[in-house]
Amino acid sequence: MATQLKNLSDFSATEIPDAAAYTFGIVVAEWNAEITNALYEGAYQSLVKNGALPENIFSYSVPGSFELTSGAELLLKNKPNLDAVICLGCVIQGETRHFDFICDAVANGVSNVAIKYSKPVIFGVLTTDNQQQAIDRAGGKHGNKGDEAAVTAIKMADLARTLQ
Ligand code: DLZ
Repeated sequence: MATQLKNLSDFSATEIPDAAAYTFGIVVAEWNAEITNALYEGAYQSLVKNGALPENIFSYSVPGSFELTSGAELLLKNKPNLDAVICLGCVIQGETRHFDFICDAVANGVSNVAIKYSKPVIFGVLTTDNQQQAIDRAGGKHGNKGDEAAVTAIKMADLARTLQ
């Protein structure tokens, strides 16, 4: 259970709660599939390592990161028992302005879905200048941001349950 902070000194990086009681959705984009598959592996393994039951993890793919918003929306609409949804994608800067439009749309979209359903919807989207930066963050030298997204989902699911 999340702890209410009463004094400044109460704050410290919190432990990861046990995820056994929570149900998760994962939406993963197919664009840059080598990267997003690694993010997905990282997120899934992290949920299970922290106690989530495989039968309580519902994973779906969508074509690109732009579709993560509607994927998360469809999941929360059709599976109201989910405690949190993790959105995973990778947008790599190209020669056109596609990058900016997709990044803006998915960041705003994910926030809006979270607010609409009053549920944690986690932004696990890499927005990088090049492929190497993405590799570095999908199990490379900067860790796996899918793993971090899963830990965020567990902490937020726990907070939501505590405040119910
Ligand atoms: C079209 C497009 C481009 C150019 N780049 C990416 C990308 O780097 N990462 C990603 O996840 N998706 C990309 N897409 C696809 C869009 O997200 C979306 O699927 C299409 O615009 C259709 O709505």
